[in-house]
Amino acid sequence: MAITQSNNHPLDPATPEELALAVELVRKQYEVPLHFKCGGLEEPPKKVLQKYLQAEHAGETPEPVNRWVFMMYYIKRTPRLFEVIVDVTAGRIVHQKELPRTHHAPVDRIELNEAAQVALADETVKAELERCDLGDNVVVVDPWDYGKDDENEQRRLTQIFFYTRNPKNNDPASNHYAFPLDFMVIVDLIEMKVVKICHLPLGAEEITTKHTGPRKVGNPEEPEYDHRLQSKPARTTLRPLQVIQPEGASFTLTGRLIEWEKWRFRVGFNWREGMVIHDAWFDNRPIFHRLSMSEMFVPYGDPRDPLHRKGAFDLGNVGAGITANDLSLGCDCLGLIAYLGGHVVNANGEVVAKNNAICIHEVDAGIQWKHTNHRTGQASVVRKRQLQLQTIITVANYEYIFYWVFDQSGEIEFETRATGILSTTPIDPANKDKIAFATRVGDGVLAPYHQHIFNLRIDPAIDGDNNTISYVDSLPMERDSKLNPYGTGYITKETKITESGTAQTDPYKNRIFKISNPDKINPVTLNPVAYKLVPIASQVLLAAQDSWHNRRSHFTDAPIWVTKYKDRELFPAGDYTNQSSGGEGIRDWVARKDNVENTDVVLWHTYTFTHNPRPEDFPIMPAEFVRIALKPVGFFNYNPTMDVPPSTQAVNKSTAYDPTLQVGADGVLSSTLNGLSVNGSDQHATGSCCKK
Ligand SMILES: [Cu+2]
Repeated sequence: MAITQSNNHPLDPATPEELALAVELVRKQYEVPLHFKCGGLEEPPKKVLQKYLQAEHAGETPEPVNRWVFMMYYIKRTPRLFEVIVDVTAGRIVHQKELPRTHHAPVDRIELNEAAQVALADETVKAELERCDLGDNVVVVDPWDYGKDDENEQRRLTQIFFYTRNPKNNDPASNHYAFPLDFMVIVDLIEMKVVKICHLPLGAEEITTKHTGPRKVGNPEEPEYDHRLQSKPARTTLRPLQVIQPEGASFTLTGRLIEWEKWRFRVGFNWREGMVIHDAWFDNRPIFHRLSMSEMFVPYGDPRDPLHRKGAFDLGNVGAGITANDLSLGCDCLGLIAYLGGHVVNANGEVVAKNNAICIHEVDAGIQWKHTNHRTGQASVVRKRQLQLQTIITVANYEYIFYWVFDQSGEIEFETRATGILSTTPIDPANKDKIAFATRVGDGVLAPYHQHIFNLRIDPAIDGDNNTISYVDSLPMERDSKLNPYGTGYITKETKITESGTAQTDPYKNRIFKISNPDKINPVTLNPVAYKLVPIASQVLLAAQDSWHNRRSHFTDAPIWVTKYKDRELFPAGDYTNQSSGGEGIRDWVARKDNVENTDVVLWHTYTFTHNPRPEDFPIMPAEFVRIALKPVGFFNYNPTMDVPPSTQAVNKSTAYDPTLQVGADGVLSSTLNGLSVNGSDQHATGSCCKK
């Protein structure tokens, strides 16, 4: 029964065999059908893991570590929810518990599709659709995770919004978010029946009066994003830009281990966090133990019932691994690409491959450093090469793109992009009311304000596990007749965080957060070696402090959190976020008031896109993005990129601009290249090569 011959690294994602075995061992205990919600690697306790990693880094053969799988499941069609940890090396269950009824597992696609069919078959829904008078216009349903708003509501629910295909084309690929209908329903997922039907506001009114007439459909100027359906042909002015590495990649990928330009780290993957970076070292020195996007909350600002329930935890309620895209060569990722994936468990307990969930490639990021000696006229210049790991998730209407970017300078950046389609609600095209909490983005289409609140979990290991976090402000020096008589001086002031808690960002003080190792002194600066977090200064949660949104999303009301490391504290809004009642998560962890000085600490950074939609975000949103930086600050003795070879034309082979190859004023290319026609319209088919 057990998988005894396992050569898997303790940080490798759960394999299909391990997941299948875990499902089998759980199923064996029951004679009733089970509804599986998730399954993935349960990472070893840090002490066990550190022993393994230390041996590995010392070049010894580490003692194998038993592999564990974590899962959540229901007894099918009941509210009975369990979590389990299966030791798949030993073939036995090591932890199993039934959760209280206040706890709910994530949504899953199989179940939501079933709920959508139930809604469409419901007699009251049919009557509503008849009232809407849609003719042959096809209805599209959009199930959402249900936002808790009532202490006593413990049923497992989903809220379903209704749209139609574009009435002008009725095409399955049309953008239904441009054609919202004026009602929604709530479906009980255990009874599998519609339990409530609500009409949606069609203007600025506080309360929705029951709609009696047909739907009020708008006529947006450009509702479609699919190139085949757009009203205008694609532009023809772009010439190809290709990324070529004629001698191959500079990185090596061995299993899940990546080595590149003095970096060495492992790439994990699980259903919830998706891509995870483990055990990151630079030039044989440990820097970060674990880096992950830990949670996301997307609360909506339209306060009106039933729209006040829109608030989704995209990791805990759905999963960044579950929703990871199958990335494709030449579409999502340009250049010389390596891919990594993983496996998840679906509702039926089947193992599903998430192929190409992560793409890995090098990018040229401009200049790393340059100086021209004006006395000799000689320039020294080095280009900035980076290694980029990208994952893209699709959570219903939205896409999020996450990148870990490793730089030759020892810097790491984390980039977050938001794109995809706004979650929309209808507005009467004839209505001219001013709406304070939403934007009209197209005729008949209202896009409520909302926030995308992210939390990045940083488990540092700056030259070892015992680190201290402080913040450093740049401040004007006090006037002093001897030292600062002209008032021109300024200083930095470092404040240690000694007890677990929160801290504020402060762009007016140029505040950065320093992670240092007090036991390792840099011989140049005479200060402890350190990295700094350059945070994103952004808004915290705008919903009221006593709101359900606030209660449920522990990490959203402060930008910086510092905790003492504890096994299994990975998810700052709690392990169970779907329909959660709140009261579990990082606020409890910091309330322990642990000593966090020169010990194993975790730094958590919350940052926000406050997204007040623009018409330019419609019908699809140009990616919004921010980058968080983790930079060495007195970790090295001098610039770690000194040994990067100079940038030369002999290697880079760039070409000079040729006016005979330019695009004509009519948008058509005017010359030929290598005897081939380069007429723009031939070069750019409107179809996409990207996989669906
Ligand atoms: Cu948004």
